[in-house]
Amino acid sequence: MYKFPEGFLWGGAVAANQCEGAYREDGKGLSIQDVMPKGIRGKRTESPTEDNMKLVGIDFYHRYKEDIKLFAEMGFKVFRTSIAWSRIFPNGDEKEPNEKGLAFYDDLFDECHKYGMEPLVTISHYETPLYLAEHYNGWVNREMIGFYERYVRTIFTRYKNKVKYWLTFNEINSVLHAPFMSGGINTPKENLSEQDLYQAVHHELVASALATKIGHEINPEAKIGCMILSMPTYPLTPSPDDMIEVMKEEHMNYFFGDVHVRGRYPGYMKRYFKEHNIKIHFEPEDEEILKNTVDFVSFSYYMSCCATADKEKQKKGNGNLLGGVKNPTLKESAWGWQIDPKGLRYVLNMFYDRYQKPLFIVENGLGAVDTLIVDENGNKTVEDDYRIQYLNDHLVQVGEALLDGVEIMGYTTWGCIDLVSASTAELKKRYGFIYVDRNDDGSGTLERYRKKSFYWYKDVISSNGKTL
Ligand code: BGP
Repeated sequence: MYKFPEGFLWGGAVAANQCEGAYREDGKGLSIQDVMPKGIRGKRTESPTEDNMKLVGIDFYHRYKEDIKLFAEMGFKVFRTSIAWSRIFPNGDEKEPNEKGLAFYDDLFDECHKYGMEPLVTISHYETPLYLAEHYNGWVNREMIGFYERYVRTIFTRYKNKVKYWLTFNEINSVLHAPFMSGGINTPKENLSEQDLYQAVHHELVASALATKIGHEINPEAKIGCMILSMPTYPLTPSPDDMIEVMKEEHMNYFFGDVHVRGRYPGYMKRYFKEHNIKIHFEPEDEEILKNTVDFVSFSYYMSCCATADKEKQKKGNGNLLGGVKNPTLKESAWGWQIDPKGLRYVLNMFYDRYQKPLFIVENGLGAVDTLIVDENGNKTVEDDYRIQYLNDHLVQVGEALLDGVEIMGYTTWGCIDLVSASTAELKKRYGFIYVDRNDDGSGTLERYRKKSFYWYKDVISSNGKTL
């Protein structure tokens, strides 16, 4: 039996653009997601098109009360969502915020508190205002820091008494792989120079540190974290050359955590920049700003991958955003994401050894095709034993990491209610404990149904992990 700490923050996670819908309501501007009907692999469109599932999402904008009630029924202590930047600043560069957008999140956070649930808010989750992408080229442009600063000041001030836990950027390292989705960078990836890409990274890192500073000034009690896409890398063979590849791959991800926790650029990146002829432009204040380090480190975990020095085998796998070489010892999901519960224990230990900061697992889960059935009592449900198995196996490893002495604040499963996938923009890739009746052709009643995993998670939470 595993012992989870008292006050462990059990819950679930979503992002505004993948569930809210209402893409043009109450003054919202367009976000980059409104022109990404096919996710990261497809081309962006000029303007929103009807086949874009995110325009309606799961209609969370209108149904959040019903959904939060269901989360409360499972016993959630925390609910992670994001604020859609373009609801607050429709174009992104306005001087004054949109009051209706602010009011929506006031109501949403009040609703969470009604059930004793803490909101955990991602400030920017793959939803840069489209205008900022098209007119400024997103984070390549230093002016973004000022727009982001105005946005964070507005929301930190407004929700000072409602939100304690904040994340500055979702999976900040993913900008290296999906520059439009993650960084609002309009230059097509194939034309984007490494110089511009890493300058954009620098701007985001400065903006993140600035947000941490401002957040603490406005509310000294606030807990502000970074959020990293974690994907532990194993050597494909025991060869030292493969191990060096592992080190290089891991550096590319640790870079982001290192700056957030240590407040400065690591030596290995300086070497990388030198060897790739990249010159990061620092304004005189940047070094000081970067010293505003985070209170905790959060991350998503879905899978691990392998690295090899063998050029032939280096071809990228069809994995998560980061790709990677497949591990021949692991099974995979229907979308080719390799399933590796022990990798979660490993990554928790690695982060904790390196940073000695509290950790928060803010995404983990299985995307699967679910079949809605009618049970013996006449209720619609999904018998998702595969999801229960996946989550149980991962939580057992969280229990192991706790025994290893790792300090863990909480765990929020990804897509606690079915929502639109970030990578493929489909709804049939479902993660939820709650089934949403909506299909990729736009049909469906949007009704919600409790899956078998709903009751499983409820027991896990009420026993504080003892049922695992
Ligand atoms: C992460 C993103 C989420 C989420 C999740 C699952 O990379 O932070 O937004 O969607 O992955 O990915 P997908 O939706 O592609 O299955």
